Amino acid sequence: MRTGLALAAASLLCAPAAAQLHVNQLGYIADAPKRAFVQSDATAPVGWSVVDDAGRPVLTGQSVPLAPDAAAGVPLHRIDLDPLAIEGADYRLVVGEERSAPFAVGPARLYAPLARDALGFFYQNRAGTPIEATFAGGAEWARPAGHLPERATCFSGTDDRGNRWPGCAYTLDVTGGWYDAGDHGKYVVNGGISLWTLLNLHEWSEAGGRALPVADGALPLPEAGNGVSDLLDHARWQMEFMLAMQVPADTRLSLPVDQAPGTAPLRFSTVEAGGMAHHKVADVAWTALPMRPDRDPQPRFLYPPSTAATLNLAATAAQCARVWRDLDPTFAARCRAAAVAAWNAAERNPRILAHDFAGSGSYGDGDLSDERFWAAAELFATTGDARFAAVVRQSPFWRQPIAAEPGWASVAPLGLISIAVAGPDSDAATARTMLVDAARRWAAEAPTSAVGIPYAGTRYQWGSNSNLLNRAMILAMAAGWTGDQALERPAIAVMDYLLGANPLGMSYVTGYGVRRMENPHHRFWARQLDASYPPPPPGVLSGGPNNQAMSDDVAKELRGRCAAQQCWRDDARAFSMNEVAINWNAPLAWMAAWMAGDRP
Ligand code: 9MR
Repeated sequence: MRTGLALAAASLLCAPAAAQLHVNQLGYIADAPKRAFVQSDATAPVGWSVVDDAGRPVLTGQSVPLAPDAAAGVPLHRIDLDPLAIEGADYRLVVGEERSAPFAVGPARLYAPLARDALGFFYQNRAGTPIEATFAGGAEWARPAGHLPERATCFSGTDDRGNRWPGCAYTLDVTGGWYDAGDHGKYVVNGGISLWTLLNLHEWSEAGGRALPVADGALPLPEAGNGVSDLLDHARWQMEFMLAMQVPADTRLSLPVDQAPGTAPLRFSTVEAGGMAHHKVADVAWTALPMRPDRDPQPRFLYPPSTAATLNLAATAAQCARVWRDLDPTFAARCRAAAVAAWNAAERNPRILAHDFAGSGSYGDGDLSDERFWAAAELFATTGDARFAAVVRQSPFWRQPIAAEPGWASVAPLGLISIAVAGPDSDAATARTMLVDAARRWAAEAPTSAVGIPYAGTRYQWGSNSNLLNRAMILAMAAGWTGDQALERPAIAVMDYLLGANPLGMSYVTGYGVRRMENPHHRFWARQLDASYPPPPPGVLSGGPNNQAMSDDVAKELRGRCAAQQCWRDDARAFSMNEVAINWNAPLAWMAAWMAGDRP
């Protein structure tokens, strides 16, 4: 094989040691599609072989040269490993002198450890409780409780733009929940989609009678053995926090109504805010890295309620009321009451937007129509009430094709999925049709991508790995509903891509693969910055390539010099490319659990 030296050199500027053979380093499922890639500018096929742990060839073939793909930025050939059906733990792809990283071929349960570890993220990032070595996977990840207790009142005083916020007369006990990401903020908006994803994994698998590797006692958790699925134990930790963020009934607050972020001076009006949700609880200033949560020196406050947070609470609390209806009727009733109160509060206050404050992320969103649809859909699926059915059926999201995969600011598909899984039959059929239609459109993008992922574009957003996973999740569901394997293949390609079958040859998941992410932007898993801090535990997903908002110092160096799928570095300073987050690990857990189960 002759490698395209000029191209390779240009694309690998500042890159880690070159790899030319890109395989899924966790491994492939014996009866599933298997794709690997070789970087080569040869126009003709190149010969390859796969060798076993003793170096014996077990399969040989010819590569398929692929059309140039601007997102990849290097010439790639596809290697079709589908015939490799004999299980093995230590295969390598060989082209010329080069050997790939090792990879396995195994049964579906090859993915069960990844599902377990990806969910472990939600234990490791718990606030308000000590993280214990036995559950965290080792003493290095144990730490004292952070923010225990967390009783906070509303931020008052002057913000960066000179607006004077009045605060509030109460304090809420918001102990618990999950830290969002590399920071210690706890955000209701992003908490919502993350919690929903775990609860959906439960609901979707129950509805389809699929066994998941997350039953009671299967995961390392303090609650294991309590008679409830460990997946739900994870989810409940965050649900309790979301409920705690609700503004007490009959509370009047002075808030900016219908004013865009950045407006100064803001005009404040007194509104009936009872039932709304505070947008976040967070530090008043960004803390330095590293920072163990219990050492956080900053004061923390509740930031003003927003309609978006309120609808996130309404949606997830409605989902909670469904999921726990028989398991814990008291908790379910509490969730249902909170969901209805939040819905009513959002109807009363339909446009109170989130504003920026120093020290935490904004999760700001000017379009709340999808949040309203999502909450109505969840409440409809839970209660069957005509008023929620009417909101759903009159919404453009019930008629127009799905425009984008789910994301924290794009939640309409979550409502469709819940109706598809838990709604009345005829509505479920409508929702499935829309989701399958979106899945088919995304699947049709896969042939345009050299690495076969269901995304043809070259715009890789902050957290792009989660955009891919959220498409994959819908593709996986659609494959199950239709039995169409053409939908399954691109979903699996996303997992291949995340685990190393990408132009950097990097596994974006800690602990999986020999070439893997090691240095996330995280205040506790900060070994790169301080040897007294631990490395990341296994199963943590990097946000991934980002060529849209290259705002950290590492990304700034790369601006204009990287193809989309290569705008990434394994560096703790690279918060716009290598942070980790609950809304990114949640779909990783979903997809790993799907891979580990009976497909489709
Ligand atoms: O995931 C968020 C991404 O969509 C935004 O573009 C980015 C900048 O606003 O913020 C990301 O969310 C961060 C949040 O604001 C604070 N905690 C860390 C999150 C992940 O980087």
